[in-house]
Amino acid sequence: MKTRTLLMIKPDATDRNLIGHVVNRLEKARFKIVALRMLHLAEADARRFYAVHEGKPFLNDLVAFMTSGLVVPMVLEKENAVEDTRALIGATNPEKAACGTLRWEIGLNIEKNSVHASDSNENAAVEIKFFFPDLK
Ligand code: FUP
Repeated sequence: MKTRTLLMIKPDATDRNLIGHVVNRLEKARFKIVALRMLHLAEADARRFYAVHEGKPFLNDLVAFMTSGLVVPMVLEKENAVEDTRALIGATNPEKAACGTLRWEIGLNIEKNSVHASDSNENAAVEIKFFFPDLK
């Protein structure tokens, strides 16, 4: 069965003109992009998006980074969309990400790691609603 997930290109990647590169890798991996936007996150929205990290020492820096430039959230559809997207992006820290993964390839460090992807079907549903409330 096809499922959906949310992937977001982060400001470090949009800033380095890597939107097309990420989209190309996703399309070549046979994900269908069913919705896509480009926007500048407001601080309150970035805090809401990362609410699960409330209280973590890195949250303020993460919010500052995520509001520092443009982000490109998109909804991807595929069999096993969540698992396959996580496999394609690699570990949170680019230094630990497997060879060939997106974060290994273009991530700068654990904060500026170029892409976000939902880590469960439950979170995917919440994150898709966050950016695309009207998507059917
Ligand atoms: P991931 O699901 O791989 O994006 O990783 P997490 O949910 O653990 O972390 C969410 C975001 O917090 C990461 F994309 C980057 C940031 N982060 C830091 O900046 N420092 C840390 O030590 C851990 C995470």
